[in-house]
Amino acid sequence: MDVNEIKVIDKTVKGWLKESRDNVLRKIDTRLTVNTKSGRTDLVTNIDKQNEKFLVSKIREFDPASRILGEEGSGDDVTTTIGRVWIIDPIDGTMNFVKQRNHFAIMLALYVDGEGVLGYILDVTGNHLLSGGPQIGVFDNGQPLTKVADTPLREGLMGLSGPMVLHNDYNMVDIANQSLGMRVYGSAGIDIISVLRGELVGYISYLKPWDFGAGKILCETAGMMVTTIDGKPLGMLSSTTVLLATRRAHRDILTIVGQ
Ligand code: 2AM
Ligand code: CA
Ligand code: CA
Ligand code: CA
Repeated sequence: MDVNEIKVIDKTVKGWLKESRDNVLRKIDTRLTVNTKSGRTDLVTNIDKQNEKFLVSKIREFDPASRILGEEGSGDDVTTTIGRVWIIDPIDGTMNFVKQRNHFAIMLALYVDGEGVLGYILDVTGNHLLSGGPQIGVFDNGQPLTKVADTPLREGLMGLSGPMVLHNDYNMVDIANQSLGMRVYGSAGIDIISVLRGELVGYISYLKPWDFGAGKILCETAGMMVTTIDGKPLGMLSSTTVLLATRRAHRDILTIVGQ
């Protein structure tokens, strides 16, 4: 795909996200319909479903030949990475959305033949959009992202998954102790925005493709490392524990994990 084509797609997607944000904000103070999925902490609301349907309809109209991988099931049954695949997380941080009406994100990514082309993470209430990809660079509300310093673990804050710390998975307690402090934000999107802006040196969580699809593109483009917790490449269609960090913090963490 050439750069001009990517720029046209980028402009179009930004329009969808603006509309999508307006739709969510319009309903933010309404009574939500909340259902559980795999357990009491795994939630979905009517807004998650509506927003996914909205984004699916925009993609279908704009790019009917593509396939869509959406968390709430309005997309397609995507089993291969061939061709254009759009990945949607309509509300990332649904628990935050339900309990705080704050600290949640809308995420969208475009992959072509398994390669990341464009990624978007929108902090809805903060009105912060991180966007871009390898051909155009990363933008923070439309401005080129400031280059993030290659900070080691011991000089930075580390974003972690609450349940993984509680179970001390992969020596998570040692990782937290060697950093300047851990933060548990409860939204992969909000954590990844913080890494991109240099507020966290890294983030670790067990994630699904819609949780890391956009973040992988943006962080790699910004010069950061995105791998499994064992330091291996991420598969675009599988769930895994993701380690996303500056180069130095990534190396520090793999040593603690024992890789
Ligand atoms: P979600 O809100 O889109 O489900 C913290 O919960 C982070 O982990 C959120 O980004 C959340 O995304 C993600 N997550 C992935 N799987 C989850 C699960 N089974 N239960 C709760 N959160 C999950
Ligand atoms: Ca979910
Ligand atoms: Ca998510
Ligand atoms: Ca979600």
